[in-house]
Amino acid sequence: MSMIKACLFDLDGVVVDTAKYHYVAWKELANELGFEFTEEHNERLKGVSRMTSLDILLEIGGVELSDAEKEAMAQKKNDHYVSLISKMTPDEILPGVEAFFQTIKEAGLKIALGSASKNAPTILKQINMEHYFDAIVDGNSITNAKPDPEVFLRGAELVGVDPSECVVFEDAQAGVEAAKAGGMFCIGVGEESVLKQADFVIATFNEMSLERLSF
Ligand code: B16
Ligand code: MG
Repeated sequence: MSMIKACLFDLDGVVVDTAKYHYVAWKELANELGFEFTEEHNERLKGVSRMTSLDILLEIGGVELSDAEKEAMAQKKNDHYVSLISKMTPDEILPGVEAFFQTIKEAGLKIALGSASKNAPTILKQINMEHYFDAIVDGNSITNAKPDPEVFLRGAELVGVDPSECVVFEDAQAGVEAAKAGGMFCIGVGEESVLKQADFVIATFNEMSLERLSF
């Protein structure tokens, strides 16, 4: 019998692939600043907060900016990014995700979001998945970024479930670390070679079932 009473989901890379839109927007900014930004570079931004992402990008380009200029650049990138995600549709929900949400909902498990993104509400609205969530914790409501466990601990608290009875789904190494630091089970979504600290790793939610939540 599973002890799991709540599932906490990261957003980008788990429920949808918004990394491709972040990439387009960051790349345009880099090009304006006069340097190239590749998909390989973009990997370093996954799961990382907006301002830390900008710092990494500027380090790649060897560009130094004042705090005010950085604010302006982050705003510009975000305006572009928001225009891109505002066109998202439910077709972009990753394989097997919605079926798994229905399964756990029917089984009476609580569902929470634990994302670094300040745009999480817009994305959930676009893909029409807000109604599944009992709690939403995102970049607007946390002070400590992953790998700090705050985002997941807050989610567990909001749904009234002990961390030891929660499972976190994460695609980024920092997110897996956050889940483990919070004393939760963690299922990695992606590659085993990258998500070494996860309890186990799935490639897609087509591999998930209620049975696999029995630890
Ligand atoms: P925003 P997640 C993260 O989402 C993304 O993976 C990361 O690339 C992004 O920089 C971060 O959100 C902040 O996003 O600029 O929209 O606030 O994986 O934690 O769901
Ligand atoms: Mg992610």
